[in-house]
Amino acid sequence: MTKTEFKKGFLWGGAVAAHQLEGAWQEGGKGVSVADVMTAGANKVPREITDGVIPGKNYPNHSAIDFYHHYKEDIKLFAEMGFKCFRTSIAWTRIFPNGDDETPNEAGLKFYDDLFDECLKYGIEPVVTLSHFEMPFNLVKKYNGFGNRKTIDFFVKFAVTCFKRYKDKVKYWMTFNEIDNQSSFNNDFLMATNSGLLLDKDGNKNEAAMYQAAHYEVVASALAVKEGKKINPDFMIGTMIAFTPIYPATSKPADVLLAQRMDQRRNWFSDVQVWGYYPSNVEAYIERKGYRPDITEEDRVVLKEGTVDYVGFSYYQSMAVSSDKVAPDDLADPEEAIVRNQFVEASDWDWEIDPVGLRYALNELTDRYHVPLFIVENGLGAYDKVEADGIHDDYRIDYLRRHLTEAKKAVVLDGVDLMGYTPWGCIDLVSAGTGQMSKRYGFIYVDKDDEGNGTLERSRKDSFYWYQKVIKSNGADL
Ligand code: BGP
Repeated sequence: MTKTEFKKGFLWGGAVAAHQLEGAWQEGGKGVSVADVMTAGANKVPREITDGVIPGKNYPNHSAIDFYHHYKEDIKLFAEMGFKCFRTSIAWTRIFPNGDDETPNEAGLKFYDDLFDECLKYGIEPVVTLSHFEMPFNLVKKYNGFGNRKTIDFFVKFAVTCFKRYKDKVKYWMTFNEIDNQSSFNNDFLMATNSGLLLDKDGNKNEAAMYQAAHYEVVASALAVKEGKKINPDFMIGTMIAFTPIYPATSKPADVLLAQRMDQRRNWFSDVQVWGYYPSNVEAYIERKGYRPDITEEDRVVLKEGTVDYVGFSYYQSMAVSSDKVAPDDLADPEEAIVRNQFVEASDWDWEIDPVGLRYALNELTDRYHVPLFIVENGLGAYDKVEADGIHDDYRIDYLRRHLTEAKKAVVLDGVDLMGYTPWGCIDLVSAGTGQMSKRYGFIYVDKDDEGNGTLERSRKDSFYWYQKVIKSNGADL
């Protein structure tokens, strides 16, 4: 029988992260997270990471879209669209406000009990990311985040607490959001959000520090997987990476080699998490550079024992690299080789739009890992205009339709095992990269601007009805 559509039980839904929509940053005993000390930036202006919360600064995550108090209304709208699942994160600081607390915070645990119950009421499966850019700021300050082996224990304790509490409500988990993003080790934002390393601390300003922190993170992830399976063997626990296909700018052999080298430098995190060991190219690279990360034999055993069940990934864009910028063996920072790809368009934020790259990604990840895949983020950040008769976001529909068309080809023509699709920011929320509200992804509009003004009223965009139809037809009607 020829397959014509997505599989039965396909997890259609949407994705968010606690810090980008919940607000209520000090309610219910919540502690300060690294996201809570990030100011609003702007297009191409990075967010500032302040040393604690400074009164008078604009910290958009503090109130966000106040999902903490609006979640019933919002989940009702997701149910109206036909969601089968809803991906969110558990804010680490609601459960362990300081990260190193003895006991968890009951009010925080209760909030997610209520939230998951509300989802399940409508038959919506919660899909949960444990750590989505929300490390307790106390762990960052006191322990240098994942720069310290102790943070492994803090994370595992948090994970186990969540697994035990929600074992009958949540089946799908991911340990760290976009764990591979820290390969951009000169980027303040990505280092702080991924591993809690602040680049203004001298010891953190280098690639060696990134490899060390990333190692502790993959160990923490593996330990969490191991413990999770003991708590509920039916759990599906995945990794989550920001997968970006790397294209050579031309067919010049040096460009092709550079693209491959760059892929190795960016995408090894999931190799370790799926295979249970480091790829030889990473071992060789670390050796050649003279880095001496603390990797014990015991760690290597843990990595083998705690491999993930699936690969969740975000897909927004592809990248082209040119050896005119840097020779393959001289590549110091993966960011430095990137050039503009003349064959694709770009968004208002200069993110290259490449639907075919999604089919490529699905095939590449399948060939590399032979595990089910889950597209847990995809979408177009755009400025929306509210008109008298609604929000006509045909550009968003067009983006999603083109990507889903390619995903469908990967499933139907190429045999990729795809579990589900949760477009990013299914309801408008604070952009992670810019801290702005005006970079919107949602099917549901939220009345709030970059200065924090607005009624918070929710309204359905045209894409809401389009996605409802897509889900209803299980992707047959795009
Ligand atoms: C991913 C993150 C999300 C998210 C998304 C869009 O990297 O996992 O948290 O926000 O990108 O990015 P931005 O919000 O910067 O547009």
